Amino acid sequence: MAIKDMPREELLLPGNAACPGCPASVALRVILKALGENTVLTIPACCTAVIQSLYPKTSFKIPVLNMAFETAAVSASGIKAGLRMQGKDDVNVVAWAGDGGTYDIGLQALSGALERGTDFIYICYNNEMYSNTGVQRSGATPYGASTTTSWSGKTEHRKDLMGIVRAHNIPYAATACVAYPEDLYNKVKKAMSMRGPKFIEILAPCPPGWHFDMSKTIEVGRNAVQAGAWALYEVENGKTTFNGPSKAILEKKVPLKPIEDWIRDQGRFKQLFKPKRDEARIAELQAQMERDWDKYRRIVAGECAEL
Ligand SMILES: Cc1ncc(C[n+]2csc(CCOP(=O)(O)OP(=O)(O)O)c2C)c(N)n1
Ligand code: SF4
Ligand SMILES: [Mg+2]
Repeated sequence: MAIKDMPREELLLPGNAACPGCPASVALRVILKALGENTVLTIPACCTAVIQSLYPKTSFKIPVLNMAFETAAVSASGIKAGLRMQGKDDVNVVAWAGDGGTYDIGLQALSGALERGTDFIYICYNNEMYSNTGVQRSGATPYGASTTTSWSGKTEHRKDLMGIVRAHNIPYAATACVAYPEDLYNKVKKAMSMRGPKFIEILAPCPPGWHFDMSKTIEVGRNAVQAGAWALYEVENGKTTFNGPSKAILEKKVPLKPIEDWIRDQGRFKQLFKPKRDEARIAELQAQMERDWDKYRRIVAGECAEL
């Protein structure tokens, strides 16, 4: 679906509390165009809990539940059960949570809902940190990135969340990025067409947390995908397909770029370049990216069941 053909109606209203250039609001606009009004969102503590504005006003034109940090998936299960009892099985139930609420504190609730087969869509907007509370590290923060709890750069690599999700054998799991709205829209539409648990993770470059100019959110997201630092793919009933620029990288039609192309313009990585270039840590980031792509190729080739 081309952007010009997407529904014109906005279900996330302007004048909300998002920062300028906020990736969460960009992604929400797109996903709500795909989902339409027949949707209930459940949102745990995260930036979007603020974006939805202060009571009694709201920036959403659909019902939204503001839930506790760890409860995105379990609240979705409850909403779905309640709607089913009312004969409203056609309502889209969507959990929308940050990476902290997904990779970390909400992980067991997510696992439970996936295992129970809850018929819902879980969407994680991944800005790779706990941004709402002042940019602390999360399980999604990349190696070498600075946060307020990893000042000199995180010393661990990010968690393989898609691998964990995939291990639940759900009908549909996909990655996306705010810089590719058509791809995101199509993935939400595909998720809506299936029954059972569906999971979508969106890379969401955050200007204040990653330290880049607010006008560059889309550019930074595009750089992530084109450099190979973030892969676009979907896992449909166990079959993995790569999309957009990631397909060309997977098939080696386009080479992986130096990781520097991705990290150079983000202040959160400046300690890798100043006061002097940290060759070891830049090389480790590059090596991890190459390990990820080796794994993707083995998965697609059917040699490895894990993602
Ligand atoms: C049990 C609990 N612990 C801590 C908090 C404080 N808290 C609210 S939002 C948040 C960070 C959320 O991070 P993430 O899920 O990545 O969303 P983002 O803020 O990045 O949008 C934290 C730690 C809380 N609300 N509840
Ligand atoms: S901190 Fe980042 S994710 Fe949160 S509202 Fe601002 S731009 Fe959006
Ligand atoms: Mg976050």
